[in-house]
Amino acid sequence: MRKIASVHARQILDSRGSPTVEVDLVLDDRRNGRAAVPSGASTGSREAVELRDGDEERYGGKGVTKAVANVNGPIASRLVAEPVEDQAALDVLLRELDGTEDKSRLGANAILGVSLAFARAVAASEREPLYRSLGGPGATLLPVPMFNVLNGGVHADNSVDPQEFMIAPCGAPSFSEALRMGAETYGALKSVLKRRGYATSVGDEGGFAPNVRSNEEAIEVVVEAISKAGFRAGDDVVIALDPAASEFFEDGAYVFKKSDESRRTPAEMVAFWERWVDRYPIACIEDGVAENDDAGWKLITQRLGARVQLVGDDNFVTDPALIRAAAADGIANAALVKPNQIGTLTETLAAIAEAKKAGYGTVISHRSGETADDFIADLAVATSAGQIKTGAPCRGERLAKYNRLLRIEEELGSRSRYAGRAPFSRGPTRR
Ligand code: 2PG
Ligand code: MG
Repeated sequence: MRKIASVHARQILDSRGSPTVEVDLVLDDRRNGRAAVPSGASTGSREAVELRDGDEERYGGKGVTKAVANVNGPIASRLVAEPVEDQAALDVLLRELDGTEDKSRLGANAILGVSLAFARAVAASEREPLYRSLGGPGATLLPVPMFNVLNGGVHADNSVDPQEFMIAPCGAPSFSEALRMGAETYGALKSVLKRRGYATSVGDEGGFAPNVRSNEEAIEVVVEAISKAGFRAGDDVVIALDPAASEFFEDGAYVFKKSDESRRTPAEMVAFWERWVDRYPIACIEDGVAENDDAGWKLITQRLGARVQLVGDDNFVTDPALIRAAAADGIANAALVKPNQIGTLTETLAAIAEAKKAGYGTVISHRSGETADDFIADLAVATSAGQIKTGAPCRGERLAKYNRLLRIEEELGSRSRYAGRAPFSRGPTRR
């Protein structure tokens, strides 16, 4: 049994300067845990509800003082009153206290902050690092990082439609070497862009946000940067895309509004990605079609599922039931995992377990609005997820996670393993 001595939330700011919830939770042995909640821009429609104040006079309506008050009021009074068995019991209690399916009464941001702060306090109480407290002694697998080196979509004010162009150094011998390869490729990309006369300012996730002439040019500069940095594209380093297609799906058609206004039917959209997979060293596509385009999802899985990892984000929203149903339907072959999409740690772990049961890959993910909180780094190791995406090797809130993984790798020493090519071993991506 764990007794909670106090729970206190406050409003802090995230990497976009928008308010978010931070929670401090203290156990009665005085061990404490702190957690801050991230926030998405390209959100799935079935995500748990982030409670915002809606007061246009303050932070343009984005304040979270109501969510903070829900932690400091009803949640705190309930939690200090009664001991809880463990994380699962705490999360059940939080869900019951909220009473809604989508956590809209107390706010998923309020609930998740408490859920994660409790996990940290328990780890402190056990005097274990978080990844081991959550994952046990077998938690030794370091994930392949997917660095979002070129930002588009709703994460950047540029001419690029696909939201994320990521590089995954799966051929590295270790996480720290993967980080070096990612950073060197990122540096090479900067010089490629400069030479072509483009700006090297960055988007929400730290990737460059150039006004390139076409979406093709965006992927071409990334491929060029990989070889310029001295790595073999498709072997040492593979490309992962998150087009976030729900953002440009309108009335049954995919419209590249930011570049050339071109329109595609779902079948044409799938054919478009297939051509890119034929032409470029792409090993992974997330949300290549929209969350509510079930037929498109089935088609892309049939056409590309044997060759590349297909990750469900907006359509899965880290919901174990949605992942189970999709697996039964032959949709995707991997799941993105964002704790704030579902709202508790227990349900996040259940989503990961559900994906693994279906033989799906798992990618632990940040949100485009982040804080310096590095919980997801430990979560990736705790669950042997094998993959993490948390932005470019740039911007403090992104590096917080990558640097935490460096420390975990160092701490594990010779026991640490690197996930390497295994997550991308679906088919020939070598060029
Ligand atoms: C995504 C995420 C994170 P957002 O679509 O995968 O990269 O973006 O947090 O804006 O939903
Ligand atoms: Mg996504």
